[in-house]
Parts: sequence; structure tokens; C-alpha cells
Amino acid sequence: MIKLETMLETEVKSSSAYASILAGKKVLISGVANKRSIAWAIAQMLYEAGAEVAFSYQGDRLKETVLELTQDMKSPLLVDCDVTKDDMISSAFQSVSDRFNGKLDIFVHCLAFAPKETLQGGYISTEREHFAIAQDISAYSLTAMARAARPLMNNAGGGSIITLTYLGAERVVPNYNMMGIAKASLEAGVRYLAQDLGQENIRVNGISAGPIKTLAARGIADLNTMMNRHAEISPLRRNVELEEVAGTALFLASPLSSGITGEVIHVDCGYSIMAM
Ligand code: NAD
Ligand code: IMJ
Repeated sequence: MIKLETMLETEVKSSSAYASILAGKKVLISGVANKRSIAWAIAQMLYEAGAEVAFSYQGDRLKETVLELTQDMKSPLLVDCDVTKDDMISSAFQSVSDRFNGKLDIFVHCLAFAPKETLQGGYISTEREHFAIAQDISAYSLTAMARAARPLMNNAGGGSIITLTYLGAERVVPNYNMMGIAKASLEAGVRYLAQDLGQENIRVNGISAGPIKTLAARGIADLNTMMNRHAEISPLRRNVELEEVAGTALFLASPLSSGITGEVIHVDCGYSIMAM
């Protein structure tokens, strides 16, 4: 048994402290696009904690990248899953079930998309079709995938579902626009899913990460300015690191968080507590 003080004193980056907390646990992680993806940081942390990891990626063009990133992992399962397609979601979870003997302990939802037109100008200009696409990919996909994960988690005696969200769900962040509405819907989804699945010992939680330079953040107007502001204003006076988001995912995936469900944890160096 590791003493609590020892755990708290150990730096997040030295993964050895958590070497076996997820031993034998079966994980599916969605949303790896490249080495800077939050999903990839989480995958590495969970893998180092002893989990068996499967990956779902969006479309064939990402297969090579995911294959390359995971080449040192022990035979990871890679499945193509565009979340706008019901049949791809069911076949992805079928492959996961086949690989993991019908069981799944942890599912990490780490994906979002809104048409680029919605991430500039005013939210008020959002077109019906663009609204629907953003909600479908960024919010509905959690519900559809939680439903597919449910029987496998039941076979495992319970589970942990984790999604990634952003402060733009709660406050107005310039240009986040349609994604803010989709993340608000995602966060409400976390609470309703937590209620639906709680009796089956399946927990559902969100991590609200501060801004990180990933593919999804690249090309965003004024991102550098926003990140500098974040580093200036946040109580910890810096931006958040990928490993800190991954560490929180490890906590939410592990029995250390067994009493937490329907929650959104801010991993943002405290930025969201500030008024000015
Ligand atoms: P990323 O670009 O690496 O990941 C986004 C992923 O979404 C990609 O892997 C992409 O393939 C996937 N995706 C998009 N449409 C899809 C579809 N139809 N089917 C399947 N997958 C699809 O960027 P990231 O920053 O790692 O984003 C991961 C999550 O973290 C997102 O939910 C994002 O909103 C959230 N987040 C990011 C930040 C940030 O500042 N980077 C902050 C808070 C929350
Ligand atoms: C995205 C847009 C506007 C402001 C933003 C972001 N800030 C941050 C992000 C301040 C941190 C990144 N983020 C939290 C996201 O969730 C990004 C989602 C996203 C990004 C794109 C870019 C390319 C595209 N569609 C997208 N859809 C969702 O075409």
C-alpha cells in the first residue's frame, strides 16, 4: 500500500509510482490523431499503469500514424471508427469485445469537431447543418459509445468512462462559439449518463482541460494570446501540461476515484476560479 503523502509528493511525470494501478484493466481510447493528441498522452499514462489499450481512430488516413505511435506497445488493437457512423461504432466495439473477451473497464472519449465556419465570427451566424454536425460528433458520440461500451463494462463488473471538455461550455470564450454549445451538451450528457449507468457501477466523468497546443487548437485565431493570458492569470501562473491531464484521467480510470461520477474536473492551473 502506497502512503498518501508519498503519492502526493511523487511527481506526476514519474509514472513508476502508478506502475500497476491498472494492471489487467482493459481500455479503449478514442481520438489519437498525432503525438500531441491529449488521447495519446492519456494512452501512454494508462499503458504505463499496466492497462491493455485499444485505440479507435478516425478513418484510414490516421491508421499509419496510430500504428507508428503504438509500435512499442504490446500488440494494441487499432480500430477505425468515424463516430458519425452507427455501424462503425458497433463494429469497433465488436472488435474490442473480441480482443478483450467481452470485457471493457475503461473508455476514454477524446474527440470533437465543429465545421471551421462556426469557430470564427459570432455564434449567432451558426447554420443548422453546422450545429447538427458539431453536436453529433462532439456530444452525441459520447452517448452512442457509452451505450456500446455498457454490456462490455457490465461483463467487467463496472467501468469508468472519461471525456474531455473545455471551459467554453460554461463561459464565453472568443471564437469557441458552436463548440461551447456542444461541450455544454457533452457535460450535461456526462451527468445523465452517470445517472443511467450508476447502478451498474459504471462511472462517467469529464476533464475540463486548459488550452493545450494540439491539432484541434492549431490555427485558432489568437490562441497564443489566450495561452499567454492563461499563464498570467491562472493561480499556478502557467499553462497546463499534457501529463497533468493524463494524470487526472489515470485517477478517474482507477479505483482511487471510485466515489466520483457525473463530475467535471477542471485541470487548468486554477484559471476557471478567477473573475479578474
Ligand atoms: P486532437 O486534434 O489531437 O484530437 C481530436 C480528435 O478528434 C482527433 O483524433 C480526430 O481524429 C477526432 N475526431 C474528429 N472528428 C471525428 C469523427 N467524426 N470520428 C472520430 N474521431 C473524430 O486534439 P485534442 O486537443 O487532443 O482534442 C481531444 C479532446 O480534448 C477534444 O474533445 C477537445 O475538445 C478536448 N480539449 C482540448 C483542449 C485543447 O486546448 N487542446 C482543451 C480542452 C479540451
Ligand atoms: C477552439 C476554437 C476556438 C477557441 C479555442 C479552441 N480555444 C481552445 C480551443 C481557446 C483552447 C481548442 N479546443 C478546446 C477545442 O475543443 C477544439 C475543437 C475543435 C477545433 C477545430 C479546428 C478545426 C476545425 N474544426 C474544429 N472543431 C473543433 O475545422
